[in-house]
Amino acid sequence: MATTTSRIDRRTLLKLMGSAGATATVISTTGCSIGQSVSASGLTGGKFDKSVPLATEGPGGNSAWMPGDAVKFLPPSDIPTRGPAADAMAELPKEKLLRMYELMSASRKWETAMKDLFLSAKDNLYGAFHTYIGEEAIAVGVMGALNDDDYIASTHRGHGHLIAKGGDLNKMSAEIFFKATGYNKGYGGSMHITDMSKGIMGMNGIVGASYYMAAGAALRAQVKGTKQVGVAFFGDGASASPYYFSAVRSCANMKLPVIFVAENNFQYMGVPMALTVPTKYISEYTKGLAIPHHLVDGNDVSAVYAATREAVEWARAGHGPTVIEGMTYRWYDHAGFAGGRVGQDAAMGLPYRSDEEVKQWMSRDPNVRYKNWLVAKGLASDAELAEIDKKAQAAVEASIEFARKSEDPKPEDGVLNTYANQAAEATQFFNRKNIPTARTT
Ligand SMILES: Cc1ncc(C[n+]2csc(CCOP(=O)(O)OP(=O)(O)O)c2C)c(N)n1
Repeated sequence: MATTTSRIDRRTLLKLMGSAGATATVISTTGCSIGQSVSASGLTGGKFDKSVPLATEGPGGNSAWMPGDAVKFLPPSDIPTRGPAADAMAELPKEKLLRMYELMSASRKWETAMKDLFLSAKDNLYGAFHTYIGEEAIAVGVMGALNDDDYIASTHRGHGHLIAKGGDLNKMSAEIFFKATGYNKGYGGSMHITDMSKGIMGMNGIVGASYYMAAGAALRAQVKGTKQVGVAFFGDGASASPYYFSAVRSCANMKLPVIFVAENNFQYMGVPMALTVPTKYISEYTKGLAIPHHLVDGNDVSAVYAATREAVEWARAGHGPTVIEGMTYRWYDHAGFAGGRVGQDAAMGLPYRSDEEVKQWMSRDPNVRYKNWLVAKGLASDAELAEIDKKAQAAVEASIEFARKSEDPKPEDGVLNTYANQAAEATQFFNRKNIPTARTT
């Protein structure tokens, strides 16, 4: 059996995928990533075609990519105090600027509190939990440019989207605790939280599902002439979905008011972005469609806000979609808390990235950068922002108490929430024998 211990280049990887009928997902779950050993014994057929051009620079399409290379794309440590993005942001009323700060703070504190609860095992929390920590400027920057009745289609990593769109922390915490007072009455957990009253079409465990959800909402808005927009969030991995290009193309064709927001955190589970993105940037795929594209520092809330504001104006004017790519970084593992500790920020020691890289990105903490900018611009004082942090922490703690005190859902309610013809189906279900009466974990 031939085994290569050398780095896998992009072509070898594609051959492996082709011969195994595999997807990038399978590769990530089997732990194969650049720099690791892999058995090449299964390789069949296929020849390198040197005439196929491959991008060799940039975060994507770089066959020489190594863990740690995300550092090359680290944004500057300070938000420029001048420039169109910062100027657009500074024009906002103080109340709104502080509200945006509060949402970033609440998002960070809520997920940090959940991380500590999961790791301490105190409340017996379980289930998948994908943290958004490190990426907060994208959600808050986008939502800052939307109206309350605009729609968002989130991802598996969507707590930050929900909080930024005005999601209720009590209901979110209760859902993580699987309590009857949760957003999904305790039957959904993290990845199904939805609040249609706020235009939140839901977090979503199906990678790449956001595109057509946002397009559907936008089509409705176009037909009814409401001027609402639909936002589709997605990651660098999800940009490999076969639905991505077709969705952008269809929206461009129909001039649908959709904003495609790529959250490029350089990590597709454990696979570097270079192996899923064939061009230099995600925002390059669709340039031929003659729609606006913005490539921004995703850890700069003002850059994200300014790009989204333009995209919203464009969409409401009937011109169609925009693609925004925000470059950012997630501080924790893909899901769960491997490498994390109670009271410590970020996950360390993960096999597919270096701690140095994580620390470098942490030094560009979007929340701290926004705080520094507000103070430097004289838009808020340290004391005011500290008070907001305190208020956000209190709201997070209150939501956890709310969740703890809430009732477990009744097993029969699960049936009521499952079928369209609820009463009849429930009766039929409960007429069966051996129905479990207690939740098992
Ligand atoms: C259709 C589909 N394929 C695969 C998965 C498994 N999966 C869950 S999250 C994920 C990675 C998504 O990566 P990316 O889009 O970069 O977002 P990130 O996790 O970095 O935010 C995968 C492959 C899934 N949930 N749905």
